[in-house]
Amino acid sequence: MATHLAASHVGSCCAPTADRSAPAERSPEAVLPRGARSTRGQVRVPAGDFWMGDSHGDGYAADGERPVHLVRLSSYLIDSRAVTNAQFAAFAKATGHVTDAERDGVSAVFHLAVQAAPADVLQRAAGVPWWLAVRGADWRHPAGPRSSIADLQNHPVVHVSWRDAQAYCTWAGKRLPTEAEWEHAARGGLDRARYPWGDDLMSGGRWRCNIWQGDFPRRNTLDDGHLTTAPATAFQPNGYGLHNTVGNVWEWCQDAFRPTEYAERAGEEAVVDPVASEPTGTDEAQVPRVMRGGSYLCHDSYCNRYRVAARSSNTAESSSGNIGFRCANDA
Ligand SMILES: [Ca+2]
Ligand SMILES: [Ca+2]
Ligand SMILES: [Cu+2]
Repeated sequence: MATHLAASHVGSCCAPTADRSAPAERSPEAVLPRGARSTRGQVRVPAGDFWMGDSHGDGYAADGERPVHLVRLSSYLIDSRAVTNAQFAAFAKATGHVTDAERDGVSAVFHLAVQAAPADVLQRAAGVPWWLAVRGADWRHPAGPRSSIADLQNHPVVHVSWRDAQAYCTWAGKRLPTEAEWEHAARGGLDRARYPWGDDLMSGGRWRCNIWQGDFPRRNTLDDGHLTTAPATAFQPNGYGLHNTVGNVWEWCQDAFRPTEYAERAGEEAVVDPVASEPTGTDEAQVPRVMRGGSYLCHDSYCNRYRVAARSSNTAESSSGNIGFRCANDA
């Protein structure tokens, strides 16, 4: 059990990076036949231009949310909600897919959520001590071996790596959204807004998303009703019909992550259907992949990455109790 966890981003509640000891022997694309194209549960996002990035100066410079730049996207389809435990269970049953967390036998669980024998709590993550490496934590046991998904069928699946998400997409006849597609869809047609519903975090004293309230990381007042995941369709959808783009769980995107990505796009013209170039010479398991949207752990005092422009990343083999995904498709 040599998995080591470390902070993925400085000053981050986001999610720890796993350094997995298990060899990356798996090639999902080689094993899984591609499923017939499916658009079930997807909404169409119209072609158009949008301003991508942080127009408010709220972000961390190191994340590369700026410069704001004009992006032109073709029409595409995207899931209205994150992939749920019920959906992932159907995939696992049909394919026998074993996730990175299951193979390694360890994944990261938020300390207040752990349901495991003390002997199964292996270590605290370096720099982010609220993340615990828990033996037996995986998508079927999101809080550890003493937990289950029996009552979480409509919650987003978690403890899935980018590689697991790719395998699911292959089977489902879908694909991951590009980072630009994710942000455009999450904006729901609003121009340069901070959140999918506008610029103000709350409206009428009500929470619009599942993040952290209280004293991070020790005391959560549960003002929004959820310590960890909420059902994938909790909270009102945005203008395109997408639920929980910000908050709830981080969502994997297709792109490799580079903080300089936007700076390199800067220019006079709109950037058309951008996707980051694939790095060369890096073990595929170690390639940093974009995650968007923030999770139930994000909090204004510590990590405000629940904004629609916020960017984060983790390596393709990493998993934790607050990372999931939704799928997209060409129109
Ligand atoms: Ca919450
Ligand atoms: Ca989300
Ligand atoms: Cu965060």
